[in-house]
Amino acid sequence: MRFLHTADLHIGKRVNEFSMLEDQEYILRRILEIADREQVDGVLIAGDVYDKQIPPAEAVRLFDWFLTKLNSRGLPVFVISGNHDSVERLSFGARIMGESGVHLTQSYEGTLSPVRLEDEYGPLNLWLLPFLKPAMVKRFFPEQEIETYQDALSAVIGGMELDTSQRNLLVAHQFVTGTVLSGSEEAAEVFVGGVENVDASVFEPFDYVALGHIHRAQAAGAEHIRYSGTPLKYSFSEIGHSKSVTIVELKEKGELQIRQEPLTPLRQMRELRGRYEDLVLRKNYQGTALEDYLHVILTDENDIPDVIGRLRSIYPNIMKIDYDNARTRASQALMQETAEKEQSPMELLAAFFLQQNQQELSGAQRDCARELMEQVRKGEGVE
Ligand SMILES: [Mn+2]
Repeated sequence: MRFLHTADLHIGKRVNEFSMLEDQEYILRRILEIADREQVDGVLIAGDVYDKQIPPAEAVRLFDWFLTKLNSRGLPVFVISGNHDSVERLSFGARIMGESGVHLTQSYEGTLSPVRLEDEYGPLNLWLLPFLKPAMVKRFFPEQEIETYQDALSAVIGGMELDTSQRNLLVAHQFVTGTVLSGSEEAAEVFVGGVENVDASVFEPFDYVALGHIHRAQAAGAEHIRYSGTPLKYSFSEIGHSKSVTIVELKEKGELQIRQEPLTPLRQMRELRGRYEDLVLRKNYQGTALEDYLHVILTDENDIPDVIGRLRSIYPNIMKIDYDNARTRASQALMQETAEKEQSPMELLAAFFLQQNQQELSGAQRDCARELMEQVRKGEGVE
């Protein structure tokens, strides 16, 4: 059985104030073409369908269109919620739609049952796991200690009635330890959080795990545990990525074929670097992809008035402008120096206080702060 695996559509997302809706519709059309060409038996969407819990109307309309297109081809779709989605809203009508082959995850209520599929190699159990946090899982496992994401996932997967003599495919939206972050804002959040990690070993019993959450396509700990990545670039930190969907074929138990099919967007996201007078020279820009989403880095020494307005008359989709010159390099060096200088909590507080109040901490304030810090350090409660 052959599946197309994608994730993190983030429909309705705005990037640097630009709506991505037209780009998203374009890329969903490319995905439909790939589904047709590859003659897949189903489509897996591993969470973050929308960018927001309450998505804008036009985002809902676009996803409705996509589901309808897949359904009209007789293609079953398997959709789970990500951390950006509201599982309740996404699963509206799930039981009714499931009968038409649109399988939407529902919020976790202590048990899971798979969608049972069948091909010439026998049964294939397809499990849909909504994005899970420890707090969503805890009450169903009163005997177990569930503090971390790892605990939560282990409990939930441990509680599934898996027949490992059959083929099992899981769709999930979690952060697996050891994956390469994209550097996008979302990934940065994940990184700072740290506690969200789950070890790939919890997914061991499955023949394939279709993951969402990390925007860069990659295997996570084992070849059969994979992130498809986003179909589009959503941050300048992703300009080096190439985007794709993953095609996975499960034959006999243990026999797996995985491939990535590249996706080309309507507009690329790229950096453009140079002096203003060169960037506005017709012979330099003529015939280039002027509609691309650009991060322009100007190397001029002096600021150019209304530069974004002037450049946008040639490059309409400039998202961001920065200068790289002697001045910006000097201020960057200074910032780095400050960041590198190690400061004590008292020094940090004094600097913050000065910044907020335009006056230095008094002796009495210092004493009070010192005492509080000492209490905190000793682990005494502060009231
Ligand atoms: Mn996510």
